[in-house]
Amino acid sequence: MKFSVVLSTHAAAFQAVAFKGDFEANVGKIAGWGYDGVELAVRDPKLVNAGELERVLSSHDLVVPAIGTGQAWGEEGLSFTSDDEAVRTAAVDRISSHIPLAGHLDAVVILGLIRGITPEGQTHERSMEYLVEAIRACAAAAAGTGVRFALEPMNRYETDLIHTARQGLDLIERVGADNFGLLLDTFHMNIEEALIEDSIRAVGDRIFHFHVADSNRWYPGAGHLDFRAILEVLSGTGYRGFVSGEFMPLPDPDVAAERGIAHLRSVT
Ligand code: LER
Ligand code: MN
Repeated sequence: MKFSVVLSTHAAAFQAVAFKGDFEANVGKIAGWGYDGVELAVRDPKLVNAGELERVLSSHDLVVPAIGTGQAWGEEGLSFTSDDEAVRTAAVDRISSHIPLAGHLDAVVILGLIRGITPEGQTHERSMEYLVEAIRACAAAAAGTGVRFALEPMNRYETDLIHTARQGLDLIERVGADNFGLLLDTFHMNIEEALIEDSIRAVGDRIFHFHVADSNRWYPGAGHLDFRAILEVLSGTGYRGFVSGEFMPLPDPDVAAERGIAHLRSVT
C-alpha cells in the first residue's frame, strides 16, 4: 500500500492538517518517515510555484496523489451551494483553476468543504441542484485532461450535504461524469456509516482517494478503528491509490506522522 500525509503549502486554519510551516523541511521529514507521497492542501493554485514544488518533491522522491481545496471555503468562503451566484461561480472557477496543476502532478482534486453548507432560507433540494451543477461544470472543464474529482462525504457537524457513501453514490449517479468519484475518510465514516467495511465495498471502483484518521481523529493506532480490516477491504476493491493521513497534529505533528505510518505499515 502507498501512504501519504496532508501538508499545506501555506499557513492554514484547518486543524487536521498535520503539517504547516516550513514546506521543504516538512517534506524532508515526511520522506524520512517512509511516506510515499504528500497530499497538498492548496487554497489557490496561483500561490503555488509549480516548478519549485516539483523540485522539492522529486528531490525526496515523493509524489502528490491529491490536492485538497477546503481552504478556499474556510478562508475565503467560496462555496458550490451559496445563494449568491457570484460566489458559486467563483468556487467553480477556483476548482477549475486546479486542473493544470493536478494534471501535471497526476493528482486527484478533492471536493470537501468547498461544497459549502445550505444557507438560511435556501432549501436542501436547491443546494443539491447547485452542487450537481457545479460538479458537472468542473468535470466538464477537466474533460480530456485525465484529471479526476473526488467528493468527500463528511460528518453532519461540518455540512448538511452528503454525509454517507450511499448519498455520495447517488450524487455520482446524478452528476453522470466518469471523472467524478468519492474520497472516503475513516474519521467521517466512523461517525456516519453503519459499517465502514460495507461502505468501502459499496463504493468500490468509485473510490478515487482515501483519508485515514483514527476514531478520535488522532493518527491511526491512537483510537479504536481496525485499520487491518479497513485496509484489507479497501485493497479488495482493487483500489491502488494512496492511503492519506489526515489527522490532528497531536501530541505533536512529528510524533503523529511517525506513529501513524508505523501503525499502518504494521497492519498491511
Ligand atoms: C477534509 O478532508 C475533511 O475531512 C474535513 O473534515 C474538513 O473539515
Ligand atoms: Mn478528510
